[in-house]
Amino acid sequence: MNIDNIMRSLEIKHAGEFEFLQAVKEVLVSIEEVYNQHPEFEKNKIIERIVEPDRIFTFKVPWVDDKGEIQINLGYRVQFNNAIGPYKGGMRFHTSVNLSTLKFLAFEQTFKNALTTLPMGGGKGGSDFNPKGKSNMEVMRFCQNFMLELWRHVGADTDIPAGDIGVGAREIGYMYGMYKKLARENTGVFTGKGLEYGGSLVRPEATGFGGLYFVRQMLKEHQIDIQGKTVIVSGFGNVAWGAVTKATQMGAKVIGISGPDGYILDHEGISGKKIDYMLELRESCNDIVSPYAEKFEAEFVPGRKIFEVRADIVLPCAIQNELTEEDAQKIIDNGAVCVAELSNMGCTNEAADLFVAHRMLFAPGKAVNAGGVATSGLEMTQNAMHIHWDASEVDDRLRQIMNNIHDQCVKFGRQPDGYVNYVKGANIAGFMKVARATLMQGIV
Ligand code: 2IT
Repeated sequence: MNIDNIMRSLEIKHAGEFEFLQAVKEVLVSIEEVYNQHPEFEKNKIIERIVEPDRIFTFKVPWVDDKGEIQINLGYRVQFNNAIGPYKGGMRFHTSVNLSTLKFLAFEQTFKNALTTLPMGGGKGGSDFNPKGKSNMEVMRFCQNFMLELWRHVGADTDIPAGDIGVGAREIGYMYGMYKKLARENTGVFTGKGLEYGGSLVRPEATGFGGLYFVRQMLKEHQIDIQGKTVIVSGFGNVAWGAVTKATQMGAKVIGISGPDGYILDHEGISGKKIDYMLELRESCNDIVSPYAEKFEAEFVPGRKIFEVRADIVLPCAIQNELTEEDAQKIIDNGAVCVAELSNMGCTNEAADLFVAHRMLFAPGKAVNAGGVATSGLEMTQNAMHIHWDASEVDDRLRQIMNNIHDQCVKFGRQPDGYVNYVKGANIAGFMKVARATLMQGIV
């Protein structure tokens, strides 16, 4: 494999799409060695085929706001790869959404979904629509207009969207309602649905819970107990909430969360009603974390990044590239034990490389945060069987899946000096499955 040539050709076809190019480069570097041991991959241009999305839908979403004014947003769905199952991945509603973001997310999703061992391909979609500060009716009108276009391209065995940043139970409810009306079928075409109409228990918590199951395994592998460890979390959304909940249950102490306005430092630990308050904060639509400090007499540090705080375990839970090389250096200097990306590509490639160079326990998003989509897979299973599992059934399966992903990372990522390179492990394990499936199904 000639990484430079592949990247050059990709840069021409996807000019200026930095996040996408970044995500591809990270995978190529990891798999190069293994790839070169398989001449059949090279001969069949497996990597050239895997780095291109199967197809992309881009559409206009006009809607009317509460003042009667017409608004126009862009909608997208990237169907990246269906070698191992129907396209599967979330929808992101955020002002930063563009094709580069969605292509990187869908590319990552392909390998993440492969790691779950469930039959799901990779997809992602969304809009530059920002639900923050909008009324319920505005969100509903937007979601309905969005589905007027998207419904033709999705289906329970074709492409199954879910939530991501800015898309929670409310948005999924409105989108699913419109899908049902247009398609005239009541199938599990979305995951993350409400419990009352086909959703799965544990799905809202799953990304955070799964992340902590992974972190616990990672620490156990290195004879470290999570009990009593201090934790910092960036963000205060759905993923952060699940992570704080499970970390606390496991006996760790979460001392900080953050928002776009700065970070909260709570040395007593974020537990009990403080965790419940995170949900309230998120629903308040102001996108600021500072009210926590007033409510619980904690410290608020405005305008700074939480990664400067000394803690044993660092969990980026917000957005891509939130943790830079400079942050990574601070984390290393502060003597952290473990960094696990719960956000997708939460670290820049330079930050991730620095962690690996320092032989830190560092786990990439496509392994650590796979619990969300894995539980979506379990929701699809329940829908297909027309049954509903209890919480312990779903949680047990989630834990098994996360432990299995951890074992795959160790198997493929163990270096000659004994260090487990989880980035390499996750990329090789995910890639091998997609590559083999591609090879077996001919040139399509
Ligand atoms: O990034 C992710 O894996 C998600 N947003 C969840 C995707 C899903 O289909 O549940």
